[in-house]
Amino acid sequence: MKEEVLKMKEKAIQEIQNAEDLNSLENCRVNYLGKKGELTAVLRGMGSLSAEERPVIGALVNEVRDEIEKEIGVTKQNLKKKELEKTLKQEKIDITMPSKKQELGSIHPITQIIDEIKEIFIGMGYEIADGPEIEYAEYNFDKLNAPKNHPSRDLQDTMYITDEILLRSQTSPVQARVMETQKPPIKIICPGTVYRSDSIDSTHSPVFHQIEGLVIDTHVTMADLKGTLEVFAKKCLGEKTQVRFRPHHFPFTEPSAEADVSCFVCGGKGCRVCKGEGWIELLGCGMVHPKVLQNCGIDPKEYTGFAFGCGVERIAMAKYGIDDMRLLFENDVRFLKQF
Ligand code: 2NL
Repeated sequence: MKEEVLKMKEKAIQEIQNAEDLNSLENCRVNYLGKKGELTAVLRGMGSLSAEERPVIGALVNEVRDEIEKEIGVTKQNLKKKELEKTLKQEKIDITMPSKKQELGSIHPITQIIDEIKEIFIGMGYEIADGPEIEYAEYNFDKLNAPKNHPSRDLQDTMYITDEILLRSQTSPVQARVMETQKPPIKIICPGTVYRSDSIDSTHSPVFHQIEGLVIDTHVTMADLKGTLEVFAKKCLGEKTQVRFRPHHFPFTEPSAEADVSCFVCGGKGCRVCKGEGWIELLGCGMVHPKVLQNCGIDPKEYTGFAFGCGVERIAMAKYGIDDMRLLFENDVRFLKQF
């Protein structure tokens, strides 16, 4: 019996030392020390031993169990260490590998043009003003001298929220608010998003951008307007650019004009961009109507002023030779990347 137990011990120690991972080590433990294990079986069979043999074998079995347990403990520590080393090796980070590229976006062409125009006017001493996109019809139309029957007030042209509240169709209401709250001299430009009830096509969008300018002081004349627009056109489109005025009509200015610039692509000879005209329409402008000044609390006998308004998309399309306005709103990166 003693021989058998000692042999079992040798076998167990051998198996434990050969265990390749924690799983097979646990199997060894169950096989020898578990409820149905080999060593446990010896203890169970002690009843059939003689009275002299019983304590001797009992003590031996306990001793062997201690040794097996100790061996399992040591092996377990070693295996754990090995497994940790293996994981660390597998999870090693190669800091020399090239990193994942972070794609940097770029400023949208519309924002670029707005920023550029802002810079030019800041350089001439203007301040930037902004205001609400959801506006009262009173500020969008009435204060600006648009008569009740003016076509732009039509439901078909303006996005109304209620009878009195709408999405601004121009940035002029911002200027009306500034006139009401500030004393002249006023020199501002108002860039911003505006809304019209237009269907989308290559030259129209219900959402677009406008920049309006306003100057109010004593003795402001049409010559100041022309001079200002010439500086602006030259800085924005090139030093050779010329400006011409054509008479026009707006309810908020009198006299009113449309300003054209000589084509910055062909210099005026006629090309694809100016459609053979040599001139490109840039913006609408004029001397602020005395009624508008009065509506906004400024005395037209003391002060005069000029104003202008231009569509940013129109400028972007002319400047970059874009033939379809939708490209500016689809935000396809392959298009935007070019600017
Ligand atoms: C256009 C024409 C224009 C103005 C906007 C304005 C604003 C005030 C008073 C007087 Cl508060 N005028 N703005 C003046 C003339 C023309 O815009 O065709 N824009 C795209």
